[in-house]
Amino acid sequence: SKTQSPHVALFPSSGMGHIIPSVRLAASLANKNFHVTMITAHPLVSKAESNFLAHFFAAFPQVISKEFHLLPRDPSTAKSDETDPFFLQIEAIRRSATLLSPLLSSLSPPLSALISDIFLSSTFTPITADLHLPNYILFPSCTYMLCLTAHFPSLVNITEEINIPGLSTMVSKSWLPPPLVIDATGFFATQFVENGKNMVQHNGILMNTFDALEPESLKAINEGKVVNGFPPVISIGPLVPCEFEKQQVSSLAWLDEQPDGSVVYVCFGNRTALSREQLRELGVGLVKSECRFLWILKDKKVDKEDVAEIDEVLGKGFVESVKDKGLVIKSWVDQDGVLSHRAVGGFVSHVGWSSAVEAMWHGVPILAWPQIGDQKMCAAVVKKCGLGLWVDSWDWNGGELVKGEDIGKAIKELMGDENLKLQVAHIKEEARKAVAFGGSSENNLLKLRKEWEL
Ligand code: BUP
Repeated sequence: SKTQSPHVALFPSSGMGHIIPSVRLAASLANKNFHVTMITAHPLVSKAESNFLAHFFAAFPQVISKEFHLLPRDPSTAKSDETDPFFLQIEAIRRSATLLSPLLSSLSPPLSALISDIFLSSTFTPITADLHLPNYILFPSCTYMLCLTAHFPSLVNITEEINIPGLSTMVSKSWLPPPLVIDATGFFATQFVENGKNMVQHNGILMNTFDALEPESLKAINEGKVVNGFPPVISIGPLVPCEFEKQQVSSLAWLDEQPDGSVVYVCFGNRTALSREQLRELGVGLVKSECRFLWILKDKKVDKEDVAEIDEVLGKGFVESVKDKGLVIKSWVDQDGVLSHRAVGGFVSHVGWSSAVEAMWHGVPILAWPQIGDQKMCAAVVKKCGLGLWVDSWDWNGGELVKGEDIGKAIKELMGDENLKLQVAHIKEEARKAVAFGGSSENNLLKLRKEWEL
């Protein structure tokens, strides 16, 4: 019989670090003539999420959009300790999971696979098993973090150094997502363990990485050294930014005026706000670095609530005093546009994995300043692969203040490190090879297509 294009549904959880890779994968599958359905939980948490998705659906009318309407919380039974709005959204998806089965069965042509999120793993596998539907995870972090997630449930207690079978780099206790250490019975930790155990129930784990970047972790997990019988881990990255993400914004016009490689770009992602005290130290650091800078300022976790004026956040006079050297903005930027700009020579980043991969794609060295979650694991990878620097004594968000003086020194080092520039240029080349014709990631996607066509 004539083979039909596979139909794949994607269902990411909340946060731009989850939605963006999922959308980029959806776009790439749609461009390869797959039938694609994108399921999103409503109401969404942030403005950035709604804007991004609206632009995506406008640019890809062939992608079917399905809104998954969350059931209201029942205050009489709700007993969560969780307050983070992005995690509360995951809890809401979990509580509404019974709505998923009818939605998935109603899609036409029938689905070949569901690609969901690690945070939804244990919620969705019983549903896909019932429907006999192949179920994949798009894991939005590095393979090193995947190995930790897979190994963690088997740990009896957390030691100062954790040895993941098959890997040569020990995981320091201080690199673990803090809620795992602080509260082993809380929402985050219990979900982390449950989802980690449940990963073996999937047909495969898709990674926004490429073989040349994390060879050791990919080999160890795919040879069953980390967890016996683990599903195939399939590198399909870098998931490349799409045309529709491009913005014409004033920040880019400002960059046009700056010399080549002179600007350090500072951004900690869409859901991490530094304390005001830490933000002001960062301001001091940027001045001390003597570099030009483009700083995306975030004062609140959720963008809708981030209404304070820049002067109120950084202190009156700061912006005026740096106006010849720096631009501070308090809105979403087209990060790909910034990182691809010839004026940008370095990136001070929280090293959310998408940001790290985007920096590789454009060959921009990173000063890793992990803030929350998996970010120290990503920082370890960034440092190991030669993409950037990491001062691993700097504390998590909310911990000990990092002083302006130290920040200034680290940025100076980043912008002056010639060796780093060479290494990063090499990683960029490898990243581009991986997704080009005949590249490892491109071949992996073609193989998946064959499986899904059967
Ligand atoms: Br802020 C910001 N423009 O202004 P990560 C972010 N991004 O394009 P994490 C912009 O958001 P979260 C902005 O390019 C990346 O693709 C950025 O994902 C984009 O961070 C994404 O780096 C952020 O994986 O997500 O911490 O996982 O942003 O939700 O904190």
